[in-house]
Amino acid sequence: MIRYLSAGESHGPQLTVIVEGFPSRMHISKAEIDEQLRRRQQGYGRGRRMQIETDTVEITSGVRFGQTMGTPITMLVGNRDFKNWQEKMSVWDEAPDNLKQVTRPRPGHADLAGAIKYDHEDIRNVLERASARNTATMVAAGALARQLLEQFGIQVAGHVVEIGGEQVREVPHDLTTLRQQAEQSVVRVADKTTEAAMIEKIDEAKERGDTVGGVFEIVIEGCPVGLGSFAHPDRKLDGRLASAMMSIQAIKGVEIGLGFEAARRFGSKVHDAIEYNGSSYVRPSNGAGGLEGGVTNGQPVVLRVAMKPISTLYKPLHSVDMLTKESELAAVERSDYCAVPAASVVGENVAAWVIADAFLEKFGGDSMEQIRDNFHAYQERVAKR
Ligand code: EPS
Repeated sequence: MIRYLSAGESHGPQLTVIVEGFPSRMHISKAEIDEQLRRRQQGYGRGRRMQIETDTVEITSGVRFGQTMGTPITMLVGNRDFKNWQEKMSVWDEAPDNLKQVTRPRPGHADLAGAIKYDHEDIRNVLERASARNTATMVAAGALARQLLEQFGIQVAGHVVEIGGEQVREVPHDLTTLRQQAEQSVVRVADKTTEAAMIEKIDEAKERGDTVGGVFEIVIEGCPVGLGSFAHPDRKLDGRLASAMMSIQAIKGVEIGLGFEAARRFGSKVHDAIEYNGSSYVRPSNGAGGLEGGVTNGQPVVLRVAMKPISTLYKPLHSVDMLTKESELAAVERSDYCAVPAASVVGENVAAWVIADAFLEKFGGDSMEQIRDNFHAYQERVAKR
């Protein structure tokens, strides 16, 4: 239904996103896209690069007088750091004589497999695109999706629930409060009592020349019943959400609802009973995380996503120089110590993209008016069930 293509190296001139399939006559707020990009840049544990960049989008196609035209939307995000990399990342000139190639792959990064796969001597040709800098394009695309969803009352929130083994104890159930509290925290945690311990873990990682990972949770409220489908594996919304989350840099696991905990309990302690309140079906619990059979059931969609520690270590692990085959320490690139808070913002926007895709699949029309008609007609049918 909707698709996007992104391009750009971490230290190249810019990142580019082309989004295709959005309806016409949708009001677009550049300020809201920029706000998502700004949020992604925050978080305790980031490295010095974020002091160089101030990400904003320039929209160069698909939007006229603040409204979509139904044509491909191009968004550009510049890399301010490019001015320091012009020679090393030049598109046309010869490689400078003093170019230092990266030849010692970092364990955990795409370096080794990427260099072998693409026959590169200089690992920079791999790491520039494998870099989490590209998550800015995921956020830009997702921020458009989010604006579409908000017009239909669908809200997305994300918050950090664990860093380096330090877990939140209690978080608010109300989405607005959850959001506000996470927004106020430098580690995007909605439980103030665990913030200090998480910060301490990040400080410890920094002192040791190490890195630390964690877990974030995404909650999507207001999804109508029936997004996704049980009818064919590739239409299952849980699979599509998990696939999109696993495609974010450094993500190693995704749980939906109770997730792995469901495997430890009896069925009666996992599934959510069905009740009727006189006008609609209600569920006293949400172990399913809003998805049954790959279809939204009207409950909040809840995902938990695990991020590994970033693979660039200032105190590097052993590696091998790919030119000499000698045992060496892995290369050190400037990097972050912990990017879990930033990843939670990426996760929100990536989830918004997947939900918007499923939403347009169900209610799709070429213009916003057509989508609204389809959505309201469906709501009337649902009310009769
Ligand atoms: C990254 C390394 C660091 C991070 C970068 C991801 O970049 P640099 O090497 O320029 O210091 O800051 O993240 C971003 C640039 C960003 O926008 O999130 C990596 O190797 O993945």
